[in-house]
Amino acid sequence: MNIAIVCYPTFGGSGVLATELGIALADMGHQVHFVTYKQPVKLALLSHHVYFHEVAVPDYPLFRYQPYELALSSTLVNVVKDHNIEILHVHYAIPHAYAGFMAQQMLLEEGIKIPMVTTLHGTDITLVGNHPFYKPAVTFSINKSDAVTSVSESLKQDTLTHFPIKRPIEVIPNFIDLSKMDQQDGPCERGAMAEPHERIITHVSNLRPVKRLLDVVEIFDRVVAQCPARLVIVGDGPDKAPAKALIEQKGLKSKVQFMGNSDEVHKILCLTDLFLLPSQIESFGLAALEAMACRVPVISTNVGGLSEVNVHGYSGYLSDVGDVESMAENALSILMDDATLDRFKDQARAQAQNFSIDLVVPQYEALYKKTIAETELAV
Ligand code: GMT
Repeated sequence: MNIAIVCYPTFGGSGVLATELGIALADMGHQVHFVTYKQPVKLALLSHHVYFHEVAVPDYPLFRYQPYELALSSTLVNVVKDHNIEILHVHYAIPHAYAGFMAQQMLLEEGIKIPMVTTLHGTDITLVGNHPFYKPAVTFSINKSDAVTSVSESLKQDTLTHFPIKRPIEVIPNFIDLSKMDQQDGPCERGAMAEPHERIITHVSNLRPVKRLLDVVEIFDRVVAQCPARLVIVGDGPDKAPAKALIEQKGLKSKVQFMGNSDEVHKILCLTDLFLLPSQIESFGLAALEAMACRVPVISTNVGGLSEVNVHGYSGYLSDVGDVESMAENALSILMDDATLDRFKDQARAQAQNFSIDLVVPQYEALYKKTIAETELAV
């Protein structure tokens, strides 16, 4: 199949997932065309059957806001025509589903009927999409999609609760390539991050308020009082400064390392003992799945799709949002002795196997084929 994928090219989970999906589909022999404003961070263009088309939005003095949707839909029209694209797959509804629908309409004028699959990722529904500014356009573009998927059962229910959706929503969970996670250039260099007797605790996110980075610090503060440990924070975002201030105030500075945005998350996870994800909202928690794939148990909240990913008492533990006491207690119960930690590490990896790339990517492939066949029948 000739497939066009629209996504955010950044470190966010939806962009990472879309990129991994495109690479996997290309490995299966499909031609995959990424259409976005920058080469996706995890996309190596030297791989076979993968192409990148930049959406350029030239600046113009009249514009206060650059019309990205317009440029995206125009680029999509050209890519579809130039490369005989058979299906569009847009990740994150805003504004991709809307721009995709406009491209479909323009192509229809030229007699080209191209189906569109929209994948809902989370904040496009729960945080941003639900805002009255966007809601009518988000509802419209979901209803106009030829197929809609969500990354968890919880996100599907949230979508149906908050939006008048007339289309069926198929749950296709996020996935992980376990073999990629196993590829290391060498042994995990724990010594670079901690003393031999210290546990390594990691948090990876875009450090926005929804990730509750201050809770990460509060949990670590309680853990380190009873168990020698280091905290590694990967990512960048608005809560970095308040977290640094709290770390300073608690006298934890020498035990916490900020890594910024990193291309080597799996190398950091390789030497990690415990992952913290105390989010306010999380439709799935791809970061937790990545940790589990690297044999790292997860202490998380119980919101959204997290309970579909992290199994309480098995791959880690789940607590209510903001309950840092419970999260610290659970963390300590895993970290206090080697045998328990090893058991949780094995269980985390076993749970991650339920989201293996081999189980999930064929679901997207089957959905594309079905959607293309239905579109052809409708012509
Ligand atoms: O909001 C984010 O954390 C970024 C966002 C994205 O689109 O990159 O993440 C959402 O999609 C991820 C991939 O499907 C999910 O794993 C995250 O749980 C989800 N984030 C939220 O729901 C907050």
